[in-house]
Amino acid sequence: MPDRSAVKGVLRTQHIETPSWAFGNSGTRFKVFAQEGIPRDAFEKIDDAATVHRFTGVAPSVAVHIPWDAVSDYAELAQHAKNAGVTIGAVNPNVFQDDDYRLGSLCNPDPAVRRKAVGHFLECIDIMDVTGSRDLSVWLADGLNYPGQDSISARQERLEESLRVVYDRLGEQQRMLLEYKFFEPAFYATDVPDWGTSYAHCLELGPKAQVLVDTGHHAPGTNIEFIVALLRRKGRLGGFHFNSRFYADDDLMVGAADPYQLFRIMSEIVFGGGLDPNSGVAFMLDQCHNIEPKIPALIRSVMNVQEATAKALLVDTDALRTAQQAGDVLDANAVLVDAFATDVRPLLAELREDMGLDPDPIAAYHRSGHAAKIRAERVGGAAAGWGA
Ligand code: PSV
Ligand code: MN
Ligand code: MN
Repeated sequence: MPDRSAVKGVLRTQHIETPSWAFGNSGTRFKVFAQEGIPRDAFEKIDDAATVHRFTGVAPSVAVHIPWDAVSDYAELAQHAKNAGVTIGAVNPNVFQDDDYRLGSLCNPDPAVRRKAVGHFLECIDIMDVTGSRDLSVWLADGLNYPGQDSISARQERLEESLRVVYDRLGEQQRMLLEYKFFEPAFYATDVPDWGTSYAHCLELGPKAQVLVDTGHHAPGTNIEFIVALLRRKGRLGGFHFNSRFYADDDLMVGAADPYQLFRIMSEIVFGGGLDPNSGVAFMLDQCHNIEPKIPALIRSVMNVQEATAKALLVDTDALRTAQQAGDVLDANAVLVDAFATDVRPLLAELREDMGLDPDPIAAYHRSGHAAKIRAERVGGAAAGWGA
């Protein structure tokens, strides 16, 4: 059985990045429900990310989305983050909310639009230089609504050319994480719909291009842990956007819909050495909290990832290997199920106490009075960027 203190040691080093956009008001195309105490700008979003880190101890960075988090001075934003106890993580360019992008961004048939989109990516790399961010998270809304609307292969060629320009601008320590999504907003064909397309582009580009797996971006029944194991083996798993889905890109709290799936994903990460801080696997949340309060939802989400990770670390790999080699299907499966069925909450409470934190971060947050404080201080919070 894995050693308890070794498991705690690994859990201490796992970092889970929060997304700035999860702190803003969000909703569906039907309604954005405004909440009180919502951050009014990028600085206050960073403050909220720092609050999540203060209560969990394992969320020391926050991803930004440009231009949702645009500021006049990124050095100031980075310094603000540092003062608050966090760093700025992945930079997410936005090439999906401008009229020019009606027919796509990097794949658009119009070279002028492609140049504009590439220019935005390059600006984002300039921002990374200033903030010290390692990862450029690339998600494209590019695609087709109707067969025949454009040439699928010409669009792949444009994509390849555009990504090449962006890739070549990356610094030594910087990476491009290429996210895929099987549908939406395009309904017939998406230009980066799956891990295979992303992987093919990453291989073409070079080692600094890695695949980003957003858990919400798969068709029902997709075996995500298989994709994770494969990409990890090939050294191309750049990281995750964690969230939960019931139907489509629901962006619900990670681990809420299917904690067993999250455990299976984290098990493949553990088996593949992906928890090693040098593995390059980034654990990021990408969620929208439409009806629940943002900060407690993010604290809960961080805890859900930790719980799945703790269970994955508790898998008795010796017993698993023995059962696998003996061809004992039931025993092998039971080893995994036993780890999943373990209540890891006492272990995590102990870990938090070791780290000088409250063992129950949600209760501690509620007791802290922080929610009332931001409700009183902040009036007119910003929308997350979606459907506002
Ligand atoms: C798209 O659905 C996505 O998952 C991409 O990561 C975007 O950058 C993010 O959502 C924005 O919310
Ligand atoms: Mn995502
Ligand atoms: Mn998404």
